[in-house]
Amino acid sequence: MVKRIERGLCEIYHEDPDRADALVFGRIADANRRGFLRGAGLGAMAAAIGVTAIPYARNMPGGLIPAALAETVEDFEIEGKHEGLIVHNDRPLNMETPAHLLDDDVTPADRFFVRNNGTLPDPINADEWRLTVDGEVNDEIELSLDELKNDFEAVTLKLQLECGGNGRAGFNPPPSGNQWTIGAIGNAEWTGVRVADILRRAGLKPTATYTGHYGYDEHLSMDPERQALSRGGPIAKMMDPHTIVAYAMNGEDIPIHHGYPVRIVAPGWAGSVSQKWLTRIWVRDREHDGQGMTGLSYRVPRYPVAPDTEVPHEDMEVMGSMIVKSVISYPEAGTEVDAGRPFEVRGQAWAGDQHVTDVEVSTDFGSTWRRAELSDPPNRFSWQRWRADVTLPSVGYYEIWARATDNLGQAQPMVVPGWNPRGYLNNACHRIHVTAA
Ligand SMILES: Nc1nc2c(c(=O)[nH]1)N[C@H]1C(S)=C(S)[C@@H](COP(=O)(O)O)O[C@H]1N2
Ligand SMILES: [Mo]
Repeated sequence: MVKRIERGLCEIYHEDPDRADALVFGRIADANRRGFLRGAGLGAMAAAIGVTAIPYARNMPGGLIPAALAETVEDFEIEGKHEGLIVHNDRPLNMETPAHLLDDDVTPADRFFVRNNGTLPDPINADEWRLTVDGEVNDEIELSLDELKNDFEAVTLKLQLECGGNGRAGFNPPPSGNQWTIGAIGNAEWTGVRVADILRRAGLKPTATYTGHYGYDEHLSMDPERQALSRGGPIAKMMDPHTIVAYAMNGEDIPIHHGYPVRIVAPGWAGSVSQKWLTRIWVRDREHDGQGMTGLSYRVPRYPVAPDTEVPHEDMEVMGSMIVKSVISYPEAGTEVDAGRPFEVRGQAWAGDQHVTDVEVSTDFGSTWRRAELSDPPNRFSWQRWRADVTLPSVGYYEIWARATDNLGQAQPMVVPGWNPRGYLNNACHRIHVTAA
């Protein structure tokens, strides 16, 4: 009954040559790829094709796939990741999950989005790995992987992890950063140790205010003095029993893309708090000021601002919890269904530190809504499954819209919410189109 409409890279090229260029040339071009073919990128393109020059390059239309590469486009696959993921960038590696691949209650590792700020490190020898906890603690401690696994109580939890910039592509004017649409979210089953238990073992001093996290990935400049990312969270969030130092993802060692051998998972907050390849937790007496904590990073204005406003730094504050959101994971956008016959619509919903109390679905552009069935989360901070049976009355084009509401009564907006300089916290309703035949 349900037919998928295929969409290939050539089609993307047709619609959005800039993005297609970025997909094809992302691995060799530098930061800003817009206008790639018009500028210094030509040399890189020639190198990619394996020639020294393209004599008639000036005649090449922007967005033309060189035939020499067209056949190898499928090579743009990343080991260990599902081929359907959307690659936004490959240095650093950033890939998001299309909505229809978020249909599992527990997101498989190969479908889980990847957000790296620095290099993808080579896996280290787990026997040599250590976690240092220092700063505002009574006893500085150093833990091996064995000690982490054997000396503390293990917990296994399904936890949502969403990038703070998920949805950035919806903002106008577009803030810089990865143009995530909706798929920088996943809900894996993580096994590890409560950060609270580790901090208690070290003993927090009364001055302990914030954590600062360090990992063994490297800054893209390869300058060893610089961190790819070093964020943290207020002690209260870190003491929450759902904030863990994880050593397993879905019952297996954490794959290298997701932080092998150990990462933090601080569910419900911007994913950047969940340090991958963790090596150190520095307990601070103030808000941490590592890479990604200062400037505009992970900060939003304290008050609503008009698009494109330059907000004074003192009016920007570090983001806390993510906000209520949902995704339609079935059917896939573009599916053809039978008019007059009921079919299932389903997806996931989550709400940062809160939980979801309601999901509603509309097939008439928001004029009427029906309540979906909503499952309780298996544990706090897991996303929640919702489903509804929907019938489209007659042949034609429809959109399915979904809207979640949390326990505080906060609902997703239909339109893109408050613009902010770096494009965080877009929780506008997800919508997909289907046709009835
Ligand atoms: N060491 C390190 N940890 C990191 C990052 C990073 O670049 N380096 N990226 C963060 C960001 S911004 C997000 S959204 C999550 C993404 O986790 P994932 O790649 O496992 O999906 O990891 C976070 N942890
Ligand atoms: Mo992120």
